[in-house]
Amino acid sequence: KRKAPALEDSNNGRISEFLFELSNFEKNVSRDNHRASAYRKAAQAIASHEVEIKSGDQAKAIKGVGKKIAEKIDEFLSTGKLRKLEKIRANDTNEALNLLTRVSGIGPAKARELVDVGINCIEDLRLHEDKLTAGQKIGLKHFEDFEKRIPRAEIERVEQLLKDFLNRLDSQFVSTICGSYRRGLATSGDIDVLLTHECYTSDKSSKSHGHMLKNVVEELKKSGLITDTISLGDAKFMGVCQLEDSTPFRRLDIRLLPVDQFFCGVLYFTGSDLFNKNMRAHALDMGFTLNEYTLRPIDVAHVAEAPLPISSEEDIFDYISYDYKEPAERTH
Ligand code: DCP
Ligand code: MG
Ligand code: MN
Repeated sequence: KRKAPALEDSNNGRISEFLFELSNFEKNVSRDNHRASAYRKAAQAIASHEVEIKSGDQAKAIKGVGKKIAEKIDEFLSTGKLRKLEKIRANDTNEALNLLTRVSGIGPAKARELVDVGINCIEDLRLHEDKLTAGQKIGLKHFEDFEKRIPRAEIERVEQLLKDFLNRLDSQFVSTICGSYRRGLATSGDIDVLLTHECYTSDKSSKSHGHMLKNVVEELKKSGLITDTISLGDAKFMGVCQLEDSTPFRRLDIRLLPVDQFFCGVLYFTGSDLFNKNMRAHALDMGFTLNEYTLRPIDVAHVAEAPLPISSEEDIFDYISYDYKEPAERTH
């Protein structure tokens, strides 16, 4: 679940907040992902804008803010509220849909299905668990905990624990915690672990490593760190961990990548998503295609060639002549 960041008490903070709320409405209720992403982009741009916004006209100069959003900003700045949002909030069905989609694993369509049979709140849902998949039940069980932000210090401890644990299991494992944590944020929504092994390459002749991630997850369950599995494949684990009895349950993702794809993965999963988008666009401008696995040149017939050899994040920036940015600078 992607949530709005906590914002300071300022015009920009308040504007960004109502734009995030509109974005959630479009995503969860209207199921209009296009509009949802337009609002989210504007919200992010305004949240990170250095100068205080005092008019819609001024905001329009920001990339991602168009005429309609500028009008809403004017209405908000002059009246202190937004009629559209007041109406949305007054509608009980909207409220219910927004609430239910906050459960990890419940999307807009599932939420609608639940509201249609009269389930409107978390207590209702707990009485009708049979309507949920195994993964959604886990989301419901930990509803309160998953809404809590994870302090950096806790992830630091998980990181150390994981590194010691993997090292004991097999010293050729390499792991990096990516996401907002690697970008240096004070708190995170979940824990995004990338894992590789020095012997595991994408080469087809490389022997099968289909059990590698499953083994790691199995051992982490035994150790007590992993408490639930939402999904588990050869390359991706989604589940739950708990550092110790006194700390909340946390969403944990682990992805296993071949060593030759590790740095494209680290780059992608470090984000931010906006930074990724801009970097991918730059790569295309330079004649390359970049994704979470590989960087490939595009030839004259517009076909992607073989992946380039990469042994660091810097390599990727170098190939496409993009100024290197430290993880903490990767906001856009
Ligand atoms: N990512 C992306 N595009 C998406 C989703 C994810 O580029 N649509 C990449 C960038 C993200 C990273 O994956 O930084 C991890 O995804 P998260 O949803 O966990 O996002 P963050 O870790 O950045 O934030 P949070 O603290 O909310 O987990
Ligand atoms: Mg994350
Ligand atoms: Mn994640």
